[in-house]
Amino acid sequence: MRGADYGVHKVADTTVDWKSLREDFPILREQAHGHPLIYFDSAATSQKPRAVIEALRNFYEHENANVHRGLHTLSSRATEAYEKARKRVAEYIGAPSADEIIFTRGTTESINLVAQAWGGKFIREGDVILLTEMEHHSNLVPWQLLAERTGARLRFVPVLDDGTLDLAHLPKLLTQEVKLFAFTHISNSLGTINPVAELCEKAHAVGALALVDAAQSVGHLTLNVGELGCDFMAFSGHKMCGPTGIGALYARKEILDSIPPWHGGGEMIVSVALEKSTFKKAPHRFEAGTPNIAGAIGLAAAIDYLDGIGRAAIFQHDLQLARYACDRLTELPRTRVFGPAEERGALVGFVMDAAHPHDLTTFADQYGLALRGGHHCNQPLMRRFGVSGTTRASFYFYNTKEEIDRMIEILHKAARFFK
Ligand code: 7TS
Repeated sequence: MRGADYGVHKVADTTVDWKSLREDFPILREQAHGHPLIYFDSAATSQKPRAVIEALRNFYEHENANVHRGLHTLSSRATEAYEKARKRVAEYIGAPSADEIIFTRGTTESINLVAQAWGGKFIREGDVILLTEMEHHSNLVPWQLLAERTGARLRFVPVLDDGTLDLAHLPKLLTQEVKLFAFTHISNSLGTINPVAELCEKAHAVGALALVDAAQSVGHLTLNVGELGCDFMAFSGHKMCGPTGIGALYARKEILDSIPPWHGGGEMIVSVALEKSTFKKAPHRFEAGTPNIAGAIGLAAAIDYLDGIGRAAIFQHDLQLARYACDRLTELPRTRVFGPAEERGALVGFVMDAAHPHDLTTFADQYGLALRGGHHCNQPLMRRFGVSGTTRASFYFYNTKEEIDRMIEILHKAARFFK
């Protein structure tokens, strides 16, 4: 098999046979400790459908060569597939041009690129980077490093008890000194869905740029960078059915054209002399060295797969599972559920008085249930809620209500065990 036919699962537009989609994920047939696997850790990384596994295999069997350098057949095939993947990513998020997509290792690297290349050029002492209290460390630490280097200051939009942003504080935080407002689309601990378009508009009103961390949203709902109005968007392939080690940064062309490279090396130069070099235009200027070619192709296959199902349907399915899980968790003794009651992404964080999140997660694993316990790279947010960590169940379209019922049974057992 060669080319873009990765065997996308064809489903009717309105009704999706969710149960049969599970068949596309070989790993869901695994057992853990003698029990059928229940995988509730997709916010950490999603599982991969056969279409993506096959695309990787197809690349290595039929197209593998380095890109942008060889004149031989395989090199042209690899280059064509890699650049086609870039176009596919652009289409998927509604970016006007593939030149606005830079392949990175993932969300973390995408944000570091902005902090170093854009921040290094434009951020000065006294400037402000506005963040929120719910940011993943990936959208916090790079800005702390930038602030240390430049003398810039950080400000934070607080989080309310219900897990939403306290936007009443925005007018006094989002002032003329703010050069960038960087925030997550969906919180990986609370499930909160932030009003991205409104926040981007408010950032622009004071002359700031807006960066959206779409790690938890891009594989779960339909989004369009033009409609959202963001200047940067960062995301990871591995949370949206793609391989690990690949992700992307979207940035508006004018911005990319105004910033210098961040990593130096092969692939990103036009000419090199001993003392000085000249550089290619974006996006290649920002992709030094041999890129993750197979990863990019795998990501394009993941996008084909997700679009074959439909992101609007995935979002509805996520929402139903998350609501159902929140409702059923209230049955458990002395259990606190975090995050908004109404609309939320495909995850729920909770704390049971009976057991520490690590003990609870280890207990659940004995029954084949994969949860995550800890601070979820959200230490300041955990502190805000007065806990050291939570237990998190995170879902994707391959999960079912029956699996949530089974989780509740296991958590009841845990409540009795740890009493
Ligand atoms: N931003 C958010 C909102 C995230 O949830 C994550 C990963 C990242 C950034 C970083 O993504 P990476 O692919 O560069 O690592 N979140 C999680 C999580 O919740 N559990 O494990 C990883």
